[in-house]
Amino acid sequence: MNICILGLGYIGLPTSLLLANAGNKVLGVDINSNIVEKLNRNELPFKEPGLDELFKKAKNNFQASSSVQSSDAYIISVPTPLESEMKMADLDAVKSASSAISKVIKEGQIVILESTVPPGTSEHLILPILREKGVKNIYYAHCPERAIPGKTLHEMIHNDRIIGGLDKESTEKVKNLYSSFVQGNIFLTDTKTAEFVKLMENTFRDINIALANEFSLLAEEAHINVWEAINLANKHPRVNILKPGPGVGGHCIAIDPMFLAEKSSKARIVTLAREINSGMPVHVVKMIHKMIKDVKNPTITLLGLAYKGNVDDIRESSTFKIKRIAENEGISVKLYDPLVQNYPENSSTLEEAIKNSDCLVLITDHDAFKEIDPKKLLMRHKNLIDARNILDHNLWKKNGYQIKVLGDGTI
Ligand code: SAJ
Repeated sequence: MNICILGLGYIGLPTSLLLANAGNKVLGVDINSNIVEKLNRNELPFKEPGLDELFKKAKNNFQASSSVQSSDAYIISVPTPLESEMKMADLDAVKSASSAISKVIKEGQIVILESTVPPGTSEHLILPILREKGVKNIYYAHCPERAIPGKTLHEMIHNDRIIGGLDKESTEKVKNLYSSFVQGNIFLTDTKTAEFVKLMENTFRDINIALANEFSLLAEEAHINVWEAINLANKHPRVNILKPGPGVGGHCIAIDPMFLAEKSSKARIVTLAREINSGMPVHVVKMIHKMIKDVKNPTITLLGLAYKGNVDDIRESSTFKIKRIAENEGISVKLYDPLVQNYPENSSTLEEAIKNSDCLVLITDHDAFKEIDPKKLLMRHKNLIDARNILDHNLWKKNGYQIKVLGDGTI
């Protein structure tokens, strides 16, 4: 098949390469000319395990371009961010991708939406745009992505998928296309249910992280170590409490629940969970204040810009919120993330980031941070806040550090 994929980001590019390796001719389209040029120079725009290898293998079947061409199938995988003022889905990219397809689409071609959207978007917004130029017989399905950054390729191949088709023929055609690389089960439904399912998945995770975060705040008050308590509670066969942390980042979980809430007054736990998770950076700054209350003109170092461990993705990362709140309160902030490149304020070495620093604050659970040797650090004051509970606290204590761990009310 000739397939045109619109949006070559964290989902679109791996999907393109998997389809190309499955024998399809894939044209990847992006409005960002840097990405297109990079790919056509055989360079990848971001890192993801296994992607490099797949890219090399896909070469003859994959090409990047700035414009959409008429194809047997089109896949839309563009961002759907949250419009910050109104807290509603910003569907501009989906609209312009649909409009670009409408100009080249012919009878009998297939359109698939992978981007996350509020329920009803396919029916009320996308399909009317696709049909704008008069085409009647098109096949359409929503096939929401489910892969987790850091394990994208593995999950794209092995996870079960949901395909929500406009009609039976659409669903079957899209199932055949995805079967070329998906080894998990494929379940079929209608478009609106598929849109809702995707939002439920991410909301489920957001609410469960919020519960873990609330437990951490309660444990601090009750002088209990939440990490030990969660470990013990999870020995119950039907309990699986997630990990507390400095907040929820990333392009999905921090955003998608609001797509459920935007048109309804019934979304109560959904919005409360968002509130709890968004409040965690404020809590981290309170911990910082307690730690450095006697220091004049304090400087702190935030370890980690990425929104979670072992990825280089900084979207919606709690680090930025913590930095902003701390700076507004007169604290100088330095940043260090060994995985993130091309972010101007990122220090190039840990040594540079801790110069004159009064407190280290571990935000991102990168494995690389576990290797830091406290003996070698030259801090102005030896203070450490571990917001992920990943460091060897005894070792840091032995080296003279005062330590606070998020959720540990015993220290
Ligand atoms: N986090 C915690 N505690 C936890 C787990 C995560 O604080 O116990 C934090 C992370 O540090 C991060 C945020 O939550 O800041 C989100 O990370 P994540 O690993 O839970 O999820 P994402 O955003 O990387 O990917 C999610 C996945 N969705 C679900 O697990 C339901 C992935 O499968 C989706 O494809 C992706 O969202 C998406 O694109 O929707």
